[in-house]
Amino acid sequence: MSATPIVGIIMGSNSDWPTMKAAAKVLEDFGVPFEARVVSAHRTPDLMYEYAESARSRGLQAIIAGAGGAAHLPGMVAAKTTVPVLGVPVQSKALSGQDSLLSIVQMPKGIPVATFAIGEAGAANAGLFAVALLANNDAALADKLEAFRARQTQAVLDMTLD
Ligand code: RP5
Repeated sequence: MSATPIVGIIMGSNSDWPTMKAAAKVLEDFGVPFEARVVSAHRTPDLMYEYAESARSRGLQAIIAGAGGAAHLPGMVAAKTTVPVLGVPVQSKALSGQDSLLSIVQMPKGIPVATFAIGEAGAANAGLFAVALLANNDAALADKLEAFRARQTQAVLDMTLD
Protein backbone atom coordinates (compact mmCIF):
# COMPACT_ATOMS: atom_id res chain seq x y z
CA MET A 1 0.00 0.00 0.00
CA SER A 2 1.31 3.47 -0.81
CA ALA A 3 -0.30 5.51 2.02
CA THR A 4 1.67 5.87 5.26
CA PRO A 5 1.05 2.67 7.24
CA ILE A 6 -0.93 2.99 10.46
CA VAL A 7 -0.79 -0.72 11.31
CA GLY A 8 2.35 -2.82 11.32
CA ILE A 9 2.22 -6.57 10.76
CA ILE A 10 5.40 -8.31 11.82
CA MET A 11 6.32 -11.96 12.10
CA GLY A 12 9.30 -14.03 13.14
CA SER A 13 9.80 -15.73 9.77
CA ASN A 14 8.46 -15.79 6.27
CA SER A 15 7.11 -19.22 7.19
CA ASP A 16 4.55 -17.31 9.32
CA TRP A 17 3.28 -15.34 6.32
CA PRO A 18 0.66 -17.89 5.16
CA THR A 19 -0.96 -17.39 8.59
CA MET A 20 -0.37 -13.66 8.92
CA LYS A 21 -1.75 -12.99 5.44
CA ALA A 22 -5.18 -13.37 7.01
CA ALA A 23 -4.54 -10.18 9.02
CA ALA A 24 -3.23 -8.40 5.93
CA LYS A 25 -6.33 -9.39 3.96
CA VAL A 26 -8.65 -7.90 6.58
CA LEU A 27 -6.74 -4.61 6.61
CA GLU A 28 -6.72 -4.55 2.81
CA ASP A 29 -10.48 -5.20 2.70
CA PHE A 30 -11.11 -2.31 5.11
CA GLY A 31 -8.71 0.00 3.28
CA VAL A 32 -6.39 0.40 6.27
CA PRO A 33 -2.82 1.30 5.23
CA PHE A 34 -0.41 -1.25 6.67
CA GLU A 35 3.08 -2.62 6.28
CA ALA A 36 4.16 -6.25 6.64
CA ARG A 37 7.68 -7.48 7.33
CA VAL A 38 9.76 -10.17 8.94
CA VAL A 39 11.24 -9.14 12.29
CA SER A 40 12.64 -11.93 14.44
CA ALA A 41 13.05 -11.54 18.21
CA HIS A 42 15.99 -13.94 18.46
CA ARG A 43 17.49 -13.71 14.97
CA THR A 44 17.22 -9.95 14.40
CA PRO A 45 16.94 -8.55 17.93
CA ASP A 46 18.42 -5.15 17.02
CA LEU A 47 15.91 -4.74 14.20
CA MET A 48 13.12 -5.70 16.60
CA TYR A 49 14.14 -2.97 19.05
CA GLU A 50 14.49 -0.41 16.29
CA TYR A 51 11.08 -1.37 14.87
CA ALA A 52 9.38 -1.11 18.25
CA GLU A 53 11.14 2.09 19.30
CA SER A 54 10.27 3.92 16.09
CA ALA A 55 6.71 2.58 15.77
CA ARG A 56 4.83 5.47 17.40
CA SER A 57 6.85 8.23 15.76
CA ARG A 58 6.31 6.56 12.36
CA GLY A 59 2.56 6.74 12.93
CA LEU A 60 1.75 3.13 13.71
CA GLN A 61 -1.37 2.84 15.89
CA ALA A 62 -1.30 -0.93 16.31
CA ILE A 63 1.23 -3.69 15.78
CA ILE A 64 0.07 -7.19 14.92
CA ALA A 65 2.91 -9.55 15.81
CA GLY A 66 2.86 -13.22 14.93
CA ALA A 67 5.36 -15.87 15.97
CA GLY A 68 5.60 -19.58 16.58
CA GLY A 69 7.36 -21.74 19.15
CA ALA A 70 8.88 -19.80 22.04
CA ALA A 71 7.04 -16.82 20.65
CA HIS A 72 8.65 -13.87 22.42
CA LEU A 73 8.29 -11.37 19.55
CA PRO A 74 4.96 -9.82 20.66
CA GLY A 75 6.03 -9.47 24.29
CA MET A 76 9.44 -8.04 23.50
CA VAL A 77 7.99 -5.56 21.01
CA ALA A 78 5.39 -4.54 23.61
CA ALA A 79 8.23 -4.00 26.08
CA LYS A 80 9.76 -1.39 23.79
CA THR A 81 6.68 0.56 22.66
CA THR A 82 3.38 1.83 24.05
CA VAL A 83 1.66 1.21 20.71
CA PRO A 84 -0.90 -1.58 21.33
CA VAL A 85 0.51 -5.00 20.40
CA LEU A 86 -1.83 -7.72 19.13
CA GLY A 87 -0.19 -11.14 19.41
CA VAL A 88 -0.94 -14.00 17.04
CA PRO A 89 0.26 -17.48 18.04
CA VAL A 90 1.42 -19.23 14.88
CA GLN A 91 0.79 -22.97 14.77
CA SER A 92 4.11 -24.68 15.47
CA LYS A 93 5.08 -28.12 14.20
CA ALA A 94 6.14 -29.59 17.54
CA LEU A 95 3.28 -28.50 19.78
CA SER A 96 0.60 -27.31 17.33
CA GLY A 97 0.86 -23.74 18.55
CA GLN A 98 0.15 -24.41 22.23
CA ASP A 99 3.71 -23.24 22.93
CA SER A 100 3.17 -20.09 20.86
CA LEU A 101 -0.13 -19.36 22.60
CA LEU A 102 1.21 -19.74 26.13
CA SER A 103 4.37 -17.76 25.32
CA ILE A 104 2.29 -14.86 24.06
CA VAL A 105 -0.64 -14.89 26.47
CA GLN A 106 1.21 -15.31 29.76
CA MET A 107 2.70 -11.82 29.95
CA PRO A 108 3.66 -10.76 33.44
CA LYS A 109 1.78 -7.75 34.84
CA GLY A 110 2.75 -4.38 33.38
CA ILE A 111 3.35 -5.12 29.69
CA PRO A 112 0.13 -6.19 27.98
CA VAL A 113 -0.17 -8.11 24.75
CA ALA A 114 -3.69 -8.69 23.39
CA THR A 115 -3.59 -12.35 22.46
CA PHE A 116 -5.63 -14.02 19.75
CA ALA A 117 -6.44 -17.59 18.71
CA ILE A 118 -3.80 -19.92 17.26
CA GLY A 119 -3.38 -19.65 13.50
CA GLU A 120 -5.34 -18.04 10.72
CA ALA A 121 -8.48 -17.31 12.76
CA GLY A 122 -6.33 -15.44 15.27
CA ALA A 123 -4.59 -13.48 12.53
CA ALA A 124 -7.90 -12.49 10.92
CA ASN A 125 -9.34 -11.51 14.30
CA ALA A 126 -6.24 -9.47 15.10
CA GLY A 127 -6.87 -7.60 11.84
CA LEU A 128 -10.50 -7.04 12.83
CA PHE A 129 -9.48 -5.91 16.29
CA ALA A 130 -7.05 -3.39 14.82
CA VAL A 131 -9.88 -2.11 12.63
CA ALA A 132 -12.10 -1.78 15.72
CA LEU A 133 -9.38 0.18 17.55
CA LEU A 134 -8.95 2.55 14.62
CA ALA A 135 -12.73 2.86 14.21
CA ASN A 136 -12.92 4.58 17.62
CA ASN A 137 -11.60 7.68 15.90
CA ASP A 138 -12.77 7.09 12.35
CA ALA A 139 -16.52 7.16 11.72
CA ALA A 140 -16.24 5.92 8.13
CA LEU A 141 -14.25 2.90 9.28
CA ALA A 142 -16.81 2.25 12.04
CA ASP A 143 -19.55 2.21 9.37
CA LYS A 144 -17.53 -0.31 7.33
CA LEU A 145 -17.15 -2.50 10.41
CA GLU A 146 -20.91 -2.37 11.09
CA ALA A 147 -21.56 -3.28 7.44
CA PHE A 148 -19.12 -6.20 7.66
CA ARG A 149 -20.91 -7.52 10.75
CA ALA A 150 -24.30 -7.13 9.07
CA ARG A 151 -23.11 -9.07 5.99
CA GLN A 152 -21.68 -11.80 8.19
CA THR A 153 -24.94 -12.09 10.12
CA GLN A 154 -26.97 -12.20 6.91
CA ALA A 155 -24.71 -14.92 5.48
CA VAL A 156 -25.52 -17.11 8.48
CA LEU A 157 -29.25 -16.34 8.28
CA ASP A 158 -29.13 -17.36 4.61
CA MET A 159 -27.48 -20.71 5.32
CA THR A 160 -29.40 -23.73 4.10
CA LEU A 161 -28.99 -27.42 4.87
CA ASP A 162 -29.58 -30.17 2.31
C1 RP5 B 1 9.73 -18.43 14.90
O1 RP5 B 1 10.13 -19.71 14.62
C2 RP5 B 1 8.92 -17.97 13.74
O2 RP5 B 1 7.94 -17.08 14.19
C3 RP5 B 1 8.35 -19.23 13.16
O3 RP5 B 1 7.00 -19.43 13.56
C4 RP5 B 1 9.23 -20.33 13.73
C5 RP5 B 1 9.94 -21.11 12.67
O4 RP5 B 1 10.72 -20.25 11.87
P1 RP5 B 1 11.46 -20.80 10.57
O5 RP5 B 1 12.37 -21.89 11.02
O6 RP5 B 1 10.37 -21.32 9.66
O7 RP5 B 1 12.17 -19.61 9.97
O8 RP5 B 1 10.82 -17.59 15.08
